[in-house]
Amino acid sequence: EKGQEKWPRGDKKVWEAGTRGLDKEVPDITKSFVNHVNTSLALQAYNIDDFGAYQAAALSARDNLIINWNETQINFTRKSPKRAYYLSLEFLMGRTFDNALLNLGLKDQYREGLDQLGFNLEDLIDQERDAGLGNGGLGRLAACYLDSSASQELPVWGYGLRYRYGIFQQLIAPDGSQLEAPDPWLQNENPWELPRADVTYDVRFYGHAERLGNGRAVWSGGQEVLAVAYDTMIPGYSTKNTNNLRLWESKPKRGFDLNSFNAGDYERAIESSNSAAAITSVLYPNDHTTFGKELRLKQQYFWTAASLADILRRFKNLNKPITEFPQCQSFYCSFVSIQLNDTHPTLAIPELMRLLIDEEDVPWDTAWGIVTNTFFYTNHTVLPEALEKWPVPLIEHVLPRHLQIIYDINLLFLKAVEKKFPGDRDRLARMSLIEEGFPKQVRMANLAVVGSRKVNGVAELHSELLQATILKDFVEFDGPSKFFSVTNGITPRRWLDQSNPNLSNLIQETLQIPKADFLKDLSKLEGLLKYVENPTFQKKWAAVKQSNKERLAHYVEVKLGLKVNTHAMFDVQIKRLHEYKRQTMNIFGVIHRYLWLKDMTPQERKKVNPKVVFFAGKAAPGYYIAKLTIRLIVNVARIINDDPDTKDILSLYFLPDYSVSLAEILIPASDISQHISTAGTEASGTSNMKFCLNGGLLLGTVDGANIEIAEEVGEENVFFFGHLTPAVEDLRYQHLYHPESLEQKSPRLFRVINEIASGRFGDDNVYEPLLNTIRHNDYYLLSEDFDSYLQALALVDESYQNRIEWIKKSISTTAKMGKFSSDRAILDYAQECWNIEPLKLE
Ligand code: B1N
Repeated sequence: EKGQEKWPRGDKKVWEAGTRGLDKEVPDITKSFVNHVNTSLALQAYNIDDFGAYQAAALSARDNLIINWNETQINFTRKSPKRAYYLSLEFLMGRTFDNALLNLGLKDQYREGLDQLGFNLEDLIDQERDAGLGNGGLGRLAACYLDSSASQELPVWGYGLRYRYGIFQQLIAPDGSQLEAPDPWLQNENPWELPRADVTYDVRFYGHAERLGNGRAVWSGGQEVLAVAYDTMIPGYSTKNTNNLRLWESKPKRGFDLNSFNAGDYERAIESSNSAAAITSVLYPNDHTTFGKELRLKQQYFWTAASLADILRRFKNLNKPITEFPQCQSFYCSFVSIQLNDTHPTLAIPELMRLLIDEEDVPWDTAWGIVTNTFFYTNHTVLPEALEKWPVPLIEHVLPRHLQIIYDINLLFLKAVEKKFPGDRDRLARMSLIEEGFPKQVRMANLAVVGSRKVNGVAELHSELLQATILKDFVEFDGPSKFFSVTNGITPRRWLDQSNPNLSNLIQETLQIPKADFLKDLSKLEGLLKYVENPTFQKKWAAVKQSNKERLAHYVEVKLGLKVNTHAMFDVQIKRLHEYKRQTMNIFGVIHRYLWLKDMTPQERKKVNPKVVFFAGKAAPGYYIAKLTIRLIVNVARIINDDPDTKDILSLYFLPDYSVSLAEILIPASDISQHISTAGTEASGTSNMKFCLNGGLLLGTVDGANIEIAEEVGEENVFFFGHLTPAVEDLRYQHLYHPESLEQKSPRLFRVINEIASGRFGDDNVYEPLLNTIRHNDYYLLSEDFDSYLQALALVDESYQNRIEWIKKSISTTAKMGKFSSDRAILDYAQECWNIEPLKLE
């Protein structure tokens, strides 16, 4: 008994049995956990903390993944099915441990085993740092697609970069503005990756390219950098299939330059090794903008070159003729499809040409046939500032051979255009891969379209807009069949079961089917429609939402020391800060509400339903207006939350450092979420799907995937407002040439803006540049949509008053979200583009 008291944690007998590892009664999990504590970490029950326990538990879960991963990969090698590769510069994975346990079906066992050893599983899950190798939707989409590929047993690998620093950590300064700190996510070892010291490729930069006269060229000199592979296991849900995400790290080819070192020039000696390592040092934190920076170009080439070399080597091991590399007549004689996630990997097109022509001695036409049957291009935005263009002189300097190839492609392409549309010089200028100017620029989207077999947008409206605007000429040239749409999706494993276990459990107990049934076929949620009118079920549904609101409130209290009123309606907008997403309109709406409440008598205020507004999101470090919006939100929050007249019925929180794991807490707690981009600007949006899947209602514009969500769940269950896409262009024209005063256009917006300008929320003049964006040309049409936005908010209030009706809307919404599973999306790609089939590991 006395010895028992001194034992530091858990059950001493279990620890001891785990250490001996012989006892048949001891579960494998305990044995493997204790073994990793004792050996991998060289710790004991006496000196292990939660972080050590997380590491040991992660290593033990990883052992399971490795076995499945190995078997899956050997099976792929043996059966050599056609494979697809997803090239993405961003994979926003978030945490892995919880997801791995769920997908392996071992979460309950781990919880129990760890409990006996004196640990709480949820606390250990919280020890893990997010893998933040992405900016937002585009990177998170890539992560969801990997989960779905593995779960659907499809032979798909991801290829990306192993950034030493992920998306920056966001801090809020005392004046309310955003500060950025590095994200050294690899500081404490990453148990989820396997370094592959044996999988390396040389990647060249600079130097010179000499044409040989037979179409081939020799590229030599310059700098050579080593690409080293790191593999991350991607477990499928309720299947042994475990796919691979291969991330490249850059390293100097030789440690350092010994000649300079010996000559005493130590700086020169390590300079080149530093510049090699710099390539994968950090994720660029801007989305929707291009900077034309050399290091970013080097990242793009480094990654596509290493990935293609790896793919080609794997293909060559099959000893098949090179023409069978991509698509051909028969399914059985094609082996590779490559999806380009936006234009970031477009250099893969000239790179594959270079490999085929210069290294494999394939004639140009054959090579071009292979290339244009291998690649598929997904466009994620129509915003002009996001369309990548690289200065010709920069490409010429960094990748001289690729510039030659791009010019050759362009020459042949423009000849074909000229043949189809003789004498149409404007068309040639628009479609050219090269934009004239000083300097000339390479248009990556044009190159991606020309070099791909198919091109898609990410929601119906977006795909239509693409074809009607920036790709119109290409549709006319290639015909419409090359262009199509795949509406984005989200994985229900992470975005329902993992983030909202209470809801997932309620759904399971109600439908009385195994979880895997609806988590792998999300349309099964429709079964919930039977229970919409059932009062007991409604109560349980509401109780789940309440528990999630309390979980969020607990988070806010622990992190910010603030108490949240969990009986209020939770209104959430979480996404990258961008003018087109119009967080400004939301904060103006909050100010309007505040002023409206201040104008009331205390009696009147008592009748108002309390509301809590949450914001979270990062601004690109150089995006001045977006950063100013954060500062405004934070400072409005300080005033509002402190005002005794209103603080019980209106409060506002800006939660710093938005991340995947914070989204997992915020989304299930939301009653209403805002997706309020100017019509035609948000290509799809994916958090809209996450909120609705979790029974949060949607307040939004008629944009992106909002439209398809409304089609599925019924327009009566969403709150739409604002001008439609076709009106936007005309309105912008009017703003430019026939501006109307703001006071006339929207007196309510006018008042809000004046209150800010008057210094009511501090810092009187600092917000002027932000306010001027609306006062002047108002490109994102806030003043056009503000009044209908307020109307929609009022309707939300009114609907929320009738709690039963609200709950019914919430249930009906979740029930109809089946379409938005990323399983559906990935199967669309597999059929429409890649021509691949599942290969299950028995
Ligand atoms: O991609 C998401 C969509 O759901 C969003 O609507 C869309 O805005 C987002 C340059 C981007 N589009 N473009 C980017 C990211 C990084 C970068 O350097 C552009 N992100 C999107 C998924 O389809």
